[in-house]
Amino acid sequence: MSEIFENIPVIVFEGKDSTNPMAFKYYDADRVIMGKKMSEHLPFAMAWWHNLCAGGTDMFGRDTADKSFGASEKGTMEHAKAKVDAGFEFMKKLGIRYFCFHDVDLVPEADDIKETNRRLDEISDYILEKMEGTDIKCLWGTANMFGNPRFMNGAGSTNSVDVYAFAAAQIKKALDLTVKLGGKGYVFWGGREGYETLLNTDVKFEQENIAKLMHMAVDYGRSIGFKGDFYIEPKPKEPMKHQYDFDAATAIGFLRQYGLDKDFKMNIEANHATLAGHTFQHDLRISAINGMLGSIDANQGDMLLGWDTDEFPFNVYDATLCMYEVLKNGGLTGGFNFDSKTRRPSYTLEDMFHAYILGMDTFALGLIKAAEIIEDGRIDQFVKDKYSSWNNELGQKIRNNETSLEELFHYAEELGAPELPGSGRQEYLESVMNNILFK
Ligand code: XLS
Ligand code: NI
Ligand code: NI
Repeated sequence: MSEIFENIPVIVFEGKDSTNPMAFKYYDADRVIMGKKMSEHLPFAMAWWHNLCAGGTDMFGRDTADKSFGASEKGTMEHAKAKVDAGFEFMKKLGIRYFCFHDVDLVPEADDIKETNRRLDEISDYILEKMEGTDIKCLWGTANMFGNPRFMNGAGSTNSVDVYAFAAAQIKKALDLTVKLGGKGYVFWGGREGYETLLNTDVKFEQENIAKLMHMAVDYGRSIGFKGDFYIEPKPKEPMKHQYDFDAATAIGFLRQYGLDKDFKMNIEANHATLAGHTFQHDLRISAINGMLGSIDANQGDMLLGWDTDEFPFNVYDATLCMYEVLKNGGLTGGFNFDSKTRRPSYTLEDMFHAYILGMDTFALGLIKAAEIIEDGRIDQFVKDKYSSWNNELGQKIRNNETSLEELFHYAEELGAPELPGSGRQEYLESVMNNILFK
């Protein structure tokens, strides 16, 4: 078969002194860091929608990029197959071993669900054929339950019982596809699960219905042999003003409330965390300490803009702190999906490669630097020492639930006044970070 990305070679590691735009400067798949190969630390995934479908359309203008990949007409099965060809050539050239998809990324949606599903069967057969003999796998699948006008009032949270049934049908099919393609996970991103105004919304009713849908998804998934994780991908707003899965803490509370926490983990997206007013690292930490850090949508936002800009990550500082969390978590059960799109003026096929090289190199650098932070030990030691007063008898009693408010009251009275708790040393620690980053 002829190449789609004709003049683009297989991207290899050339090292940090290379100026070749079509080479990795930091991502060296076989390099061992803290006992594991970089490629194992960083299971990168290609996002079908941004990479193969999105053409740069924004609110003010139509596509700038041509993503027909040689198909004579867009929105046809010929085009769907051309996207598969392009995707596999792309992943092979970059050494990417996973992909993620929404149902409607794969084929054009028909008016009748039966025809859409027939198309999905056809394209998934074709994808399976392409996967054969490669080490490319599916990281996760999902159903797009936000694009079609029927989901204007939500999917699991909709007021229409028929629309709810359609959402359920789409989830069933997307789970079938995920299992067929050997996917490791299944994502719920609640695009329109939220509300614009309480004047027309029964929040309790809607949340209960979302939970019921998730329970049905778990039951069905397990019944067809899906052993992977279900994920919630929290996001505070956009498209809805208030989204129910605001951030990791909110989503985890929801899962616990409805008894879903054993089957679900978090898929944390950097730009969603920052939209929630958190750092990326914050949402990773909250997920990790709850045993629910599963997968990552590796993008970044623009701090001057208040929306989901889905940029390819270039911020090494954030990537380092992300990888610090991932290393401390002992890795991920999922991987790193680049839920990122090239900027509207970056419309050429070469730009697709520049973007992934940037993203993969950024996380490789983050991994290298996070390992250096851990090996350096100054930051971890500081945090350990900061809490050392708890090692005394009183601290141990509190930690072991062996004391009471009255006992602490008497202790405090006897003490008169505690000493100041010790400096937080933020500026010192930030200088340690810079010292390690720019060694
Ligand atoms: C949108 C989300 C979406 C999910 C998958 O903001 O990031 O792309 O990752 O539905
Ligand atoms: Ni997003
Ligand atoms: Ni995402």
